[in-house]
Amino acid sequence: MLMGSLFWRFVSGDWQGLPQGRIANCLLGVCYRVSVSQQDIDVAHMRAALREASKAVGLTSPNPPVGCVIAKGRKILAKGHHRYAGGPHAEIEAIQCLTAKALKGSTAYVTLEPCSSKGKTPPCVNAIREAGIGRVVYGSEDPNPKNKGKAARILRRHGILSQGGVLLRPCDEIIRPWRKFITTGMPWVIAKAAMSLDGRLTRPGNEGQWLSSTASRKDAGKLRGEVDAILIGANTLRDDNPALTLRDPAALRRGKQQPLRVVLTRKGRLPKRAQVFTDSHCDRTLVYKAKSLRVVLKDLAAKHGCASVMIEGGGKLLGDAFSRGLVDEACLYIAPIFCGLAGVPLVGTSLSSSKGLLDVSVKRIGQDLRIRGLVDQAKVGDAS
Ligand code: AOF
Ligand code: ZN
Repeated sequence: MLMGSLFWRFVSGDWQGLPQGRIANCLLGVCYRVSVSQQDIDVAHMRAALREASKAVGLTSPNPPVGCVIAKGRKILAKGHHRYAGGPHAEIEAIQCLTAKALKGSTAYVTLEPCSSKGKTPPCVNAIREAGIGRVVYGSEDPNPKNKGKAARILRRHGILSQGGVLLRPCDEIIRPWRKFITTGMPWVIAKAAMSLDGRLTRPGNEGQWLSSTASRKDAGKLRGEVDAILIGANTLRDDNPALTLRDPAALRRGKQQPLRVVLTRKGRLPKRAQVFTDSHCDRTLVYKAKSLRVVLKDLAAKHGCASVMIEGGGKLLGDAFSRGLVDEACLYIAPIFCGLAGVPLVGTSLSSSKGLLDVSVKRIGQDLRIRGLVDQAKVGDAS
């Protein structure tokens, strides 16, 4: 109490009347600097844990991408990330790198609240306690009801200090798709398309299928490394015969498996010789016949553990997804070309209200523009 009130008088500038004012000032100044620098250290280590978590994006469904570092003071002793569902959690990956002596009294920085229930693996709070870790700093609270908000109490009971909410925003962002999956049973949906200046997905006549440049298509290929499934409509399969495979070398090096390729068809009349049915990944292709998009998405989450999916066309499927409010994020490549009325429109259906994007990023890729943002489900687009 006394320290608290002295500290408050110091930071608010009301220290003149304190007994032995100068000494108190000096001492409290030191305390203040120590606490600020501890905060700086925590933030720096959490940034390192986030870098670890980013290595796990796309690899862990139906589990979240999580990163962890273990440190003493400024020194990072070990790093780890969750590599695949069913595998050791991020904390265990880091703990396993260290001796008992190194672990004793260390601090663990984890992007997600440590789990406290037994799932495919034992609870991480037990491993943290057994390792003699003295303090745990984490970013997001675990939205999984089995673990949500439980770690702090359990750790405190065992004399382990914990602090949540450090770098909360980026820690929340990295698990955004998984948060939707674990709390709603639906996957995060990204609508991806290349389009003309007049909002068309296809060129006139027999001009060929590509609108955006090779560099844009390479950028879009990286997005496939973030998702668990790619969805297309039957017309896109017939017209483009796409491979829909992940070819980004960085994602493949990280151990990312090929996303599921999902074809939605009304009648089931699909070309048997299409690449998705005949190439070496044909066991990764699923066909849904006469099923609504909502039902397909629910099934992909429940039966195939898909936490995130990407819709790659065509206009009917994208229009359906937008008009039913099923799109969470859009990633559009706009090419400097006009295609005219005969081209397939990006949203091939009428909408009861316009859709705006939030957190928009605009990137120039050669002559193309990439616009990526979150669909604002609540508000109509603002034209002002
Ligand atoms: C962590 N660190 O690296 C991950 C966590 O079935 P399990 O045993 O793999 O547990 C899955 C749950 O554990 C998952 O739903 C989430 O709540 C948490 N994931 N927790 O402390 C990790 N991947
Ligand atoms: Zn865990």
